[in-house]
Amino acid sequence: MRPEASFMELDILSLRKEFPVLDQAVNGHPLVYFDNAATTQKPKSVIQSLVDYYSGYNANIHRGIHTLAEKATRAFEETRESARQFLNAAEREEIIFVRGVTEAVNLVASSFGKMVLRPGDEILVSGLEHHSNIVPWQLAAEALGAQLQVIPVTEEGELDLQAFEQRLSKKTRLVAVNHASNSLGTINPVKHIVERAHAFGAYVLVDGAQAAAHLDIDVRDMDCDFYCLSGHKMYGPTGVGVLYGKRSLLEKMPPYQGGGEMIKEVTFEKTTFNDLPYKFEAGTPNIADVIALNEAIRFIQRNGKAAIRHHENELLGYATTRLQKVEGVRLIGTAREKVSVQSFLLEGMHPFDVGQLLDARGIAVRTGHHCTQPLMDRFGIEGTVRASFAVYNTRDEIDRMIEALERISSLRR
Ligand code: C6P
Repeated sequence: MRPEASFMELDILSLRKEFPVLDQAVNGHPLVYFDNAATTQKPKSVIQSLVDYYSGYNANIHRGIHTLAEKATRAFEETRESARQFLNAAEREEIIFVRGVTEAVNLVASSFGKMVLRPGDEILVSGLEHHSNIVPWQLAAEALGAQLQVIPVTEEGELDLQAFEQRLSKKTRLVAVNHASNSLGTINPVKHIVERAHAFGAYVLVDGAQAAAHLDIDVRDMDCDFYCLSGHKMYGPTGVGVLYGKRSLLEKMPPYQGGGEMIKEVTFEKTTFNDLPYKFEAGTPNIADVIALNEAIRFIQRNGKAAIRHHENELLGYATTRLQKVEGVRLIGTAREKVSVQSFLLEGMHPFDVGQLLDARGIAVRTGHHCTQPLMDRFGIEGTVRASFAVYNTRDEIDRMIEALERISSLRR
């Protein structure tokens, strides 16, 4: 485990200046962006990195020997090393670039699934999962004759760990859980989950989509078999993400996609596959966005996860306390350990209407099921209003949301 970093409080007002998109009016009001769990805004350094690549050294990588190709290859591979450090993976060969968490889970479900799943095996997912950590497993289960089992969720929005224990058996081949829930913010005890799953001989994939921008991640300490993240939820571009996998497993897994880059030699009779990580990176990758992801990692590291988390925790605590006092508000998701996400309902109003009325005042939240329909079913609701905070958000912005919600609440019959 890496030591808890000491930190300086961040100067949020000057940090906000790094995000050009924040400086605008929406529907006649200064923008309040509280949809960070869907995607965060991007700092200038990330945007500039895309401009620099396309205007300075756009070239395909790993192929050319010319100067631009070498420069692009170097920058691309530097992100791999940064991502390795970010996750504390042991080796750069364990870092696979993908489009995002969705592709990462599909890759593992398809390739690793084929390798380990046998009829009668069980895949254990949690009731807190995003559809992208459910559906690929359902597809794999259906194709390979395995069964899906579910870890139930408590009223507070935590995983029921006793039930988890009861569902583990020698049939459990794989456990797939998120590090943090996108709908409720719950932080899951992933290290404990990995330890218990391994005790039964099961492998574990952790979906880190909602953790990467907020929590320290140490895949070696966690001992998970796979970990995935999406760049766009951690101040980076869309269309790029990382799959970490233990080398010993990745080496044995069959390729996910065939094409250029992932091969050593091709004849019509037989193809031999490239070494890690390229075996899983068929075709020309998303070069520009991988390079820009490095700037997103640098942004997080420059500010420090400890300082980011401290600020976001303050915002979450403040928002929760104030929300509870708005007449008609019901909080959904009150776990003890959370990232900066708060879902709620306003009694008698559809979440969509609340979202639209907030938008009319320049406040961006997400409404709906957040791609977690089974979780919404668990609470007997169709969806929620979700406010999710990032490092650039402020108490003043929360005050504006509360003021708007009080006004909306007073409109109810
Ligand atoms: N959640 C949200 O508003 P992609 O789309 O592949 O980058 O990430 C999918 C995904 C997987 N797991 C979790 C926990 C997620 O939160 C997400 C994306 C967004 O909550 C868009 S639905």
